[in-house]
Order: sequence, then structure tokens, then C-alpha cells
Amino acid sequence: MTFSIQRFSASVTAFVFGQPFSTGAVIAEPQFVQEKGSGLGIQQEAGSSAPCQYVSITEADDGIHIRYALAEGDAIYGLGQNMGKLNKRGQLFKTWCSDEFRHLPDKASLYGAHPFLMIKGENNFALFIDYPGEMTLDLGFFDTHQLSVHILTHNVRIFEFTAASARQQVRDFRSLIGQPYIPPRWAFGYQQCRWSYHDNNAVDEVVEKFRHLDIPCDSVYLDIDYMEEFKDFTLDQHRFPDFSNWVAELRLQGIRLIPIIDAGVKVAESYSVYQEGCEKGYFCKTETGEEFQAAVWPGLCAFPDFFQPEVRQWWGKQYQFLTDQGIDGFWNDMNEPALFYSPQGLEQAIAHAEQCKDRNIGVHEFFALKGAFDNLSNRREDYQAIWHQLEDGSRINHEQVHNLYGQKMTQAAAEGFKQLDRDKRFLMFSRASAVGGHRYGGIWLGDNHSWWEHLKLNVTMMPGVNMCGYLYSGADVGGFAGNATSELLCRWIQFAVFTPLLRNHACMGTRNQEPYAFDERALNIMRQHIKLRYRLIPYLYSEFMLAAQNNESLFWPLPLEYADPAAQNVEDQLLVGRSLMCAPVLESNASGRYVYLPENMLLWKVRQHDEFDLKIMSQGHHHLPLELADMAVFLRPDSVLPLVDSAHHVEAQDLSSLECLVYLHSSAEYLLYHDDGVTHNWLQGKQASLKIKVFYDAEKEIQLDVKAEGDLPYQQLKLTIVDQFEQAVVHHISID
Ligand code: MIG
Repeated sequence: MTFSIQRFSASVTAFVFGQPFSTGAVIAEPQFVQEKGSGLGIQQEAGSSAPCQYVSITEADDGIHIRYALAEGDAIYGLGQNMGKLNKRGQLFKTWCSDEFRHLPDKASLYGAHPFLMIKGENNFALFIDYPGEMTLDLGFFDTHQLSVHILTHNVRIFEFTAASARQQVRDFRSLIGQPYIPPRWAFGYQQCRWSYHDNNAVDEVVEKFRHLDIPCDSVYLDIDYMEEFKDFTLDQHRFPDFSNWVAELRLQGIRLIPIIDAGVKVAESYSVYQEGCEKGYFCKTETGEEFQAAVWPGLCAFPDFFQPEVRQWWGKQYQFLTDQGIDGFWNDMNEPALFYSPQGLEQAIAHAEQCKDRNIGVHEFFALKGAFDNLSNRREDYQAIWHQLEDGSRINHEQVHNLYGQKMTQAAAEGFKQLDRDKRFLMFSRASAVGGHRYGGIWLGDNHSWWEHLKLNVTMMPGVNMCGYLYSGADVGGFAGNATSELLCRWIQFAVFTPLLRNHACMGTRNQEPYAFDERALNIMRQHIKLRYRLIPYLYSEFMLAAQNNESLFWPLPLEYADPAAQNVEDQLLVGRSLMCAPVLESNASGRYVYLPENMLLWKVRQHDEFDLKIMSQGHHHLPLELADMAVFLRPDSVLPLVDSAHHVEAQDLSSLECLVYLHSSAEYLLYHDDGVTHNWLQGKQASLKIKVFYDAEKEIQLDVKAEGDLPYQQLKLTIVDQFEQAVVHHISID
């Protein structure tokens, strides 16, 4: 077994086996490299293992194995977008991006491949396995005391992170993979989607309802039906006439339209995108050099070979068809890539059926026949038939790089936007992803169901995707498939108030899921909490930007923050940024919930978004009454929560008066970040900030120290300070 060792820092080491495919996940360069067999005793005997601090890595005929003996109390966090709880010990996962319509508890993989995991317990360390094909991660499934990762290759780079604290392990990982994608500030508003709002009238009606009913909203989505025959970068002129004028009209009302783009390109002679791609050889090929084709929504499709820079450039330019008409946000779908069937697969299934015709086939043959059709989608054989062209002239089989395909589509879009307008921020998020794709866009969490279990899953998934740098993310609020109850949607909004992507989305054929599609009481509750969301935008945006710049997460699990034993099993509360903890209600017919407070906290029980109902709660277990109209926002000791007034959309918000809720123990210091929210000028030092310090002087009097830097919209500051004795004082100051 030969490998080389790369040291990135005292706490980050990589072990390199074979000739790994360069995934682009890690953009940092190692500081020090020990080459294979360099006389430093690195060249190992067969069967020996690499000198990792905690795990053992061995090479076998079937690939590379990582093993670690789990102690009784060890917990495992991370794994990004995957099923299960926060602590993933005991489960089995694999990396294989898939169009997974049913997020059932034992699904081993969904749309993203995020093999970053953290072990907490006897030893504390993290691993990242930089390989874009399949691996299985057995986190104590076959043997409770054995963690084993089997990577189906001999070419891989494995990172070990050995910093003592979990936060530092994540920072170390994130500093390798680079800064996350930064959305425009308006993308922190409420967004409304449905598959599909079929024509401009349907969209106008949605907008009219939101505005008329005084529910804030920043964007409405266009799902696949806006296209002509599902052809990317086309518009159905009948259902969406006079598109660019209409886009401009909606913009005047503070609404942006966000169209979907699918990965598959319809095979059609008269379709210029297909024609050009075909002529230039931009689509993925089969082994014999034919165009690879499979069916998705448009019927037979070809798939752009996003591994080629030239193809990415070409694809990135296509978005201009819509940006020229005033569009500045997109979502990339079906880019795992999802394949409904290939002509070969279908032919085999039909041949199978013909063999069975006119015979008494018996049950076993019946199930085989049924399976032949049931398993036509996303077949492994079809993926194996795809070949990608690489820059050095060589080719690589899709099987070995599958998890990068969708990410490269989003990279193409991001690179295209940069070409179009270097300064402007576009909204972009993708369904498929892998590690490294956080630099190009956000992700949404795919086709969940209107089930309480999936609200819970939204909670446990957020910290995982954040660790991998996907800060701009969120689930389909209310659930995609199935029918949401008004109660579920109310509770879901109460959690999603904290997720950067706050988008209500529902599948074709389900009941309407806009807030106004439910009873009046529910509508009033949803309106209140969506307004709360807008009140929180200065905080969420600031926390987002600082987390992006400092390699932090926005959502962080309690067990990784607090050492006390009772905090170790808390899975249904999360820290949100530096000041807050959320504790959403995740059960139906609940009039409250249990919460565990690892420290004293200030509870703001929100029923009215513009009224404070405050109470200090002491460290420990509590049952908290929370009627459907109520949600809990907890402030940590010595923390500050900035708030502004709500408005119909983000850019209409009056930021001149800022309000801060402070929970003061001894000294609260807070930095509120601000920038223009639409350009990348913040990279050139055009960042503004408000530094707020609230403390006691020697006479035990409360003192304030407020410093403004840069171009800030805030002029008046109202501070509501609650001290340990629940005494509230209010200060008004002006900011200059
Ligand atoms: O096969 O475009 O996850 O959000 O509404 C379904 C239709 C294709 C899957 C996406 C979903 C979207 C839907 N798409």
C-alpha cells in the first residue's frame, strides 16, 4: 500500500491513495507533502495502515477501508443532507446522489454527497473523504462498535481533522473548501412556489393575494411548465406572453420570478440549445462515442458534459436568455442527473414482458416482470453507460464521478452569472450537490412530504448541510408531496423562520399550500410569523455573512456546544447564529413542548411579531406551553437580537429604526454586519457594522457603547435590555 501524506496545518492531514480524481472540493494547498516512498518510512507494507491519528486505513482488492472502534458513548455528527437524527450513530449511509422521491427513514442517500463526519466521545475528530463516486459509511450498523467506511476505489484523498473542539474541526474543514456562495439579501424574504403556477394569471393571482392579505413575499417560482415542451431556456409564449414587461411589472410590486432549469436537454432538431450542443459535441457520450440519451420530463434528453470547461461556459451563457428579460434567480433541478428511463432499459423491460406473454408465469416471474418496469429509473447500468471527456484528453466513466455532475451544472451557472455581471449577486440553488458546490450556490432539501417526520428531518439536516458550507438552504416548507394540514404548515413556518431559504413548495396534485389556502386562524398565525421572519432579517443576514466569512455554521447542534450530559441528547432544538436558540413544536395537536435549557435563557414567546412577551427561564428541563399561535425564540445570556419593522418585501423594509433585544448577564457585545446586499462590493471592504456593547459599570449601572462603521441604514436605536432579575430597561439613542 502506498500513499502520500499532505499536511495542511497542525490539525489537518490528508492521506492520498493512488491518483485521486481532482474534485475541486478542496481549494487549499498543503503546506507540506511527504511523497510516496520518500524514505521517510511512508511506503508501507501490504496490510499495514496509514499513520492516522485515530482511524486505520487499509487497502484491499475491493477498494479502501477506513475503520474506527467506537466506544460506548461515541456520537457521530455531520453527513450533510442525509436521513436520520443529528447523531447518526447506528445508521448506514452511502454517497450516491439520487432523485429520491421518498425520504424514508432508512434511505442511505438523497440528492447530496457530503461525506464529512465528526466523531464525538472518547476521541474527538472529523473525517472528510474526497471521492466523487460511491462509498458506504457504516456508522455502527452491522457492528455497534465499529465505524467502517468502504470506498469503492483505490484513488482517494482522506482528510483527518484533529482539532480538539468541534467548532474548530468544522472551521478547519471549511477553510479547505472555501467561502460559501452569497445570495442577494432579498433572498432572505419569504418565497412562494408550486408545481406549477401554469400561466401569468395564476402567478398574478398569487401576488395579488399576498399583497392584499398583507403577507410579506419576495418571490414566486416558475416550475417546469413555464417552458415550451420542457425545453430549458425557452418560454411558453401563450401562457406567459410579453414576458419581460410582466417581469418588470412584478418587480415594481417587489416580486421576483424564479424559474427552474433542468439538467436534461430535449432531443429535438428544431431546438437551438440541443442543436448547438449536438454540433459541438457538448453532450455526454457512450463508450462508443454516441450521444447518451435518456428520458426525463421533455422526453428523450441529452446531458451536457459539465466536466468540460467549454461546456460549462456554453451552458452558463444560456441563462442569459432569461436574465436579459429581467430574471435574477434560478433553481437547478434533476441534476443528479435524474433519468426516468433509457431506451435500452425500456427495450429490455419490454422484451422481458414479451417473454412472459401468453404464459402462466407464476409469482416469482411476476415479481421479476414487475421489477423490470419498477426499476427503470436511475438505473446503475445507465449511469455506467455515460462517459465524460476530461481536459487532458482522457475519458472517465460516470460511475467514478457521479456525485459531481449536478454540482458542475451549478458551477456552470455561477460562472455564467459572473460573466454576465461580475458585481451582481444572483439567487442560485441546486438540488444535487457534493462537497465544494457550496461555493456556487445553495441547495434545497428536495422532495420531502407533508409529514411531521419531515419537519423534524428539516431540523436535523440543517446543521449537517451547514457544516459542508451550504449555508443558503432550506426544505420545502409545508412539505412537497402529500397534503399539508394548516397546523403542520403553521409549525413548519415557525421553524423555517430561521432557515435562510424560506420557500413554501408543493407538488402537482396536492392541495393548495399558500398561507391563504387554509382557514383564517391559520392564515393569521402564518402572517404573524412570516412578519417575524422579516423582523429578523438583519440578524439572519448578519449571522449568515459572518458565518460565511469565518467558516462557521448558522445552525449548530446543542451537543456540540454544551458539555453537560443532558444536552447530549437534545435533537429538536438548535442554536441559530450567536444569539439564539430555537425550539420548534414538531408534533401535531401539541399545546406545548419540553425544552432543555443548557443555561439560563431569555424566552421571547412570539404571538405578535411586534410585541415582546419576555420571560427568563432557568437552566434545566421545562415544559413550555406553546399554542399554535405561539413560537419560542430563546436568547442566550449576554446576547443581542437586532430587529427591524416588517414590510411587504425585503427591499421595502425601513431600516432607519433598529431595535435590539438584549439579555444582559454581565457584558453583552454584538457586531451587526451590513452591506448593500446586491453586489460583491463587500469583498472590497465595503462592509458596514454596528458594534453594540451593553455592560455594568462599577456602580452596577448599565452602560452602552455603540460604534457605527461604514455605510449603515440604521439611524435610531432602541434597546430593550433585560437583566438577570427580569428588569427591563429601554434606551433610545441615535446612530451617527
Ligand atoms: O420529477 O419540476 O424536486 O421541486 O417541483 C419532479 C417538478 C421534478 C422535482 C423537484 C421539485 C419540482 C419537480 N421536480
